[in-house]
Amino acid sequence: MPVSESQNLFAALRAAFPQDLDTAAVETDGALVYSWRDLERATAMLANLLASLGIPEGSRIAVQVEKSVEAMMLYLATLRAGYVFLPLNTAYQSAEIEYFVGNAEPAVVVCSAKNFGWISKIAFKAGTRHVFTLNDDRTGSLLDRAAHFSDQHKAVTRSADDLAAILYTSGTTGRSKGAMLTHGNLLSNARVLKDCWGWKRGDVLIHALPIFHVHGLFVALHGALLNGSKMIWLGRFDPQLAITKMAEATVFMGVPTLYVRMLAEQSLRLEAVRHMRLFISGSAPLLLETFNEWKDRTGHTILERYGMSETIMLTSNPYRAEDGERRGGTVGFPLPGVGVRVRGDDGVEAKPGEIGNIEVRGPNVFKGYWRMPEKTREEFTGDGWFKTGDVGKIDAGGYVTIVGRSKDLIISGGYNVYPAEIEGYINDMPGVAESALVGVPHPDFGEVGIAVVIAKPGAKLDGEQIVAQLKSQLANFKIPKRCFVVSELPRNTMGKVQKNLLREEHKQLFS
Ligand code: MLC
Ligand code: AMP
Repeated sequence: MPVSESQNLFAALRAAFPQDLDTAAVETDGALVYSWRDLERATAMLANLLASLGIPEGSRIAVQVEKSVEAMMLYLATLRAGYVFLPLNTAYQSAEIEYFVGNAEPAVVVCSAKNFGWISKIAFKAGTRHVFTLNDDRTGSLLDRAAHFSDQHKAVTRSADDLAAILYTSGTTGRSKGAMLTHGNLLSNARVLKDCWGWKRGDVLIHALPIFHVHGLFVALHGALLNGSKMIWLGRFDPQLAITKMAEATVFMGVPTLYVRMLAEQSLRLEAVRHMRLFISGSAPLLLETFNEWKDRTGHTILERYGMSETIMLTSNPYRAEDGERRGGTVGFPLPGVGVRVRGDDGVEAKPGEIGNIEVRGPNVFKGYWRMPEKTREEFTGDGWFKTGDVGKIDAGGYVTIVGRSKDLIISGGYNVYPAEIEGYINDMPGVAESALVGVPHPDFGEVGIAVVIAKPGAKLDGEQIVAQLKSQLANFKIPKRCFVVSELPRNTMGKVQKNLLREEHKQLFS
């Protein structure tokens, strides 16, 4: 099959590069400018390096590095060479990395030089033969090695069904599951979003999110690349800098916390956003308060959309006024080609406005969980719809609203925290009889986890010590912001902990 017929996502993104490859593709907050030719050449060199390793088709390339343009190029090179990209949050610590690497068995692991000691040990133990380093200052063995390779590379032919990436998402019970996304999933979704959000010539994206989750890696990056649009690249989110850069940009994407933080800046005024075309929010619920305040301060109506790792984007508020208003508190309409339905626990489809479980299908829905056929089966209905674990409703006009989650999950600043995982760590501590982690409202992160713990008879526990111990074991965003030691947990008649009562009791904690 010639490359033009290939469904390789990289080839499709490459085809959208502007004619003049010497124009700027990425400008960083460190004043570096990368041209489209730089992206073309560097991804070729990296793809040639990967291909030279003699690793089998379908090999996973696991990457835990700080955000950098080179890290983005490594993602593109992995697609180009036909391998499977496995991004890992930089906050993950050794037990978390050990699990992901053990489960995914990557052929290549790329990490920051500062972590090489412990990560290479984990990788070699899991059978990985190649461990490279990549730092956010353009150094590391990966780039040193790639420098010896040709800057010409023909993208490997891939079919729509071939794997492009695995994204780990934690489960409500048991271990994390690797959601397998194909070239077809990613490309079809990117094309739909390009049209829905009216990407046009001259658009410039402020890329402010991490590149190890769906939002920053796929939605933002593919959006800009598929439109041949320049990106203003922020290594880490700085609200003041983001506002300053709006004078040169047109599109911004963020989780609600980013909007809350920008609203706290005096400089966020009408003049600051005059050049902007579109503000998009997602990954967590955008409070109506934030939506309204943003409109008052900037004159812009944030477009909220909804998605997840297993499905990429599912719904979006309308971009064009003729398609309807952008309604705060809702996540808009199903994207073209995406089926969204709401059903009760009894499987009966909900009437307009009735609350139930959200189920979805479409070309964007993932292929299944990596090496977990049982779990995959459990998460799909008999007639092939994916159970999102979100609870919501669709009104008579077709707007989807998320009202809660049937999965026990906390979304904190756009990161997912699974209570079962944290409770497991707390319960393993000496003297702990039982624990419960619940999410409570937080002005900055939207929601944060707090722990409520019961000691074993005779044991003395200290909440601060529990938190300190968790800090040495888990990614920082998973750490409960408070830990209370109590004598009993509220239970229902079946003996199940009533987390809703704990949430109610502590809901004012951070107000
Ligand atoms: C940081 N901290 C958090 C946190 N981020 N706590 C809870 N939740 C979070 N999200 C804590 C750290 O543990 C630390 O605590 C302190 O805050 C400072 O850490 P930091 O790393 O300096 O924080 P900061 O840089 O300010 O990060 C905040 C943030 C970041 C909002 C910029 O969390 C972020 O980039 N969030 C975006 C996540 C994202 O991209 N989600 C998309 C998922 S895709 P201490 O105690 O150690 O000081 C998805 C699908 C979809 O959901 O629909 O898009
Ligand atoms: P993840 O598994 O990290 O991809 O997170 C996906 C989850 O984020 C979804 O199942 C939703 O619960 C939540 N989510 C994403 N976008 C929104 C949104 N706009 N509003 C509410 N929840 C959202």
